Amino acid sequence: MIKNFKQKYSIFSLARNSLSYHKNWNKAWRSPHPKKNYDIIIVGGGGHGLATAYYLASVHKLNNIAVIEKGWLGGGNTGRNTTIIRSNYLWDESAAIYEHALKLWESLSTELNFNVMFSQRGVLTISHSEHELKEMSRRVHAIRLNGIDSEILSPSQIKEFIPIINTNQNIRYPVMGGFLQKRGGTARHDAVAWGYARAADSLGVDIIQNCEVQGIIRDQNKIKGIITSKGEISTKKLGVVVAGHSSLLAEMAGLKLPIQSRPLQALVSEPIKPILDTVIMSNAVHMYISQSDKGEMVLGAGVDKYNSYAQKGSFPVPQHMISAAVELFPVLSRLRMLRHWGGIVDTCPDASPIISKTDVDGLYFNCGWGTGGFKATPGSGHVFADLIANNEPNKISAPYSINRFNTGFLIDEHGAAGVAH
Ligand code: FAD
Ligand code: PYC
Repeated sequence: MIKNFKQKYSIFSLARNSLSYHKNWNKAWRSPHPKKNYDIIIVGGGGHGLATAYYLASVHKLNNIAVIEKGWLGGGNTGRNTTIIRSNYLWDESAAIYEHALKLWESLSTELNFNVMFSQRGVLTISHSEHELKEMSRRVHAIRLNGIDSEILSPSQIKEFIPIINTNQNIRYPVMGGFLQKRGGTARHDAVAWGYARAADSLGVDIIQNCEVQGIIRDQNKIKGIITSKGEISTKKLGVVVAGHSSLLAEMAGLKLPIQSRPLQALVSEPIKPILDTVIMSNAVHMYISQSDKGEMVLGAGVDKYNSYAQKGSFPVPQHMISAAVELFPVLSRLRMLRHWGGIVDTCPDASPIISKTDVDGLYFNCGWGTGGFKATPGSGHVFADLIANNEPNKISAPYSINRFNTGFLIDEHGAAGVAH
């Protein structure tokens, strides 16, 4: 009865709102003016920052939290990435965090009551040389020892799985095998930002867009607050999650991070009928491809090899990637590309992230996810919230302390990054 009433009500509400041009449509989140003080401020309204705020409120029951975003939600790398999700990394520390994230992805739409369109369509990484294949099989054993699904496919199994791939061995990049994580896949990136934003807002988090952090105020060795384009705000705990801009924010606090910022490019084609129901990555040629639910082919390339804060890259990078893609998938040869863009990725020397306290009391950084942080969004937010709430890392985040660059306990994931750094 109630269900019927609700259904009826929502049908009428849809009609009413469409006729009034959505004038009275409920906003998914509020747009409050910043208060003078918050217990916790998160800088960065990408997926990681919004997830952090959500878990601070939902898991740790904390309130008086703000997320400060200089542009619009998801306008950074969250809305610019190619949405590949997987947990098939080499080292135990990586397996722990990426698998933690993957498990959270598996129930995220229910948790947020928002369809993030998580699709476990599988991620296949292909090899083009004997050496790569051997390295892959070592990797698959390590991944499986961590209880994560992974399997090697032969060229004929790959052809059966992906009929449009060219497995002719006389081409420049012959397909010699590959490894598949069936539980990997994709999600709708904007929906992830929106879902976390709506859920965080409903728990009282203030989400403040178009508000740039321009300075960080310290009192000796303690955080006091921030200077923003909307005025000064005080806080004792500041979590910085700004992806491509981490070094700039660190500089505002008088810190230096071991990070390089480089452009990473991607392209999307006109929509076509379904031809590809999995994700394919080639680390050797820096080409990866999937098909969105709208039908667009989503393609990405390797990083541009220079540092830059421009959200665009150079032409030779996608040109090289497209020539490999057309050789591997001849069916794409007459496909028209619709959009092309770049994001800035912050990369650490070991291609693993930093989730850490700093030498300044109350200042925390979550950064350095490089080309691969989208997949980690729920897990990253979850453990970063834990770190901020308890002022101590948990078992999963502890290895990602910034201190590892002093102790030498690096987590070298260049081989798993999927994209050359
Ligand atoms: P962002 O979404 O960038 O959020 C940071 C926010 O901080 C931004 O919105 C920015 O505006 C804000 N900000 C910056 N400075 C300030 C300031 N001074 N004041 C206030 N706000 C500020 N990862 C994968 O796992 N799979 C992929 O397939 C994949 N593909 C990628 C493809 C491309 C082309 C790119 C660029 C990246 C890709 N990544 C991928 C990486 C992934 O996008 C990022 O690691 C991840 O999205 C980072 O999320 P975030 O929330 O930390 O950053
Ligand atoms: O991390 O899997 C990844 C990835 C693929 C493309 C860009 N990043």
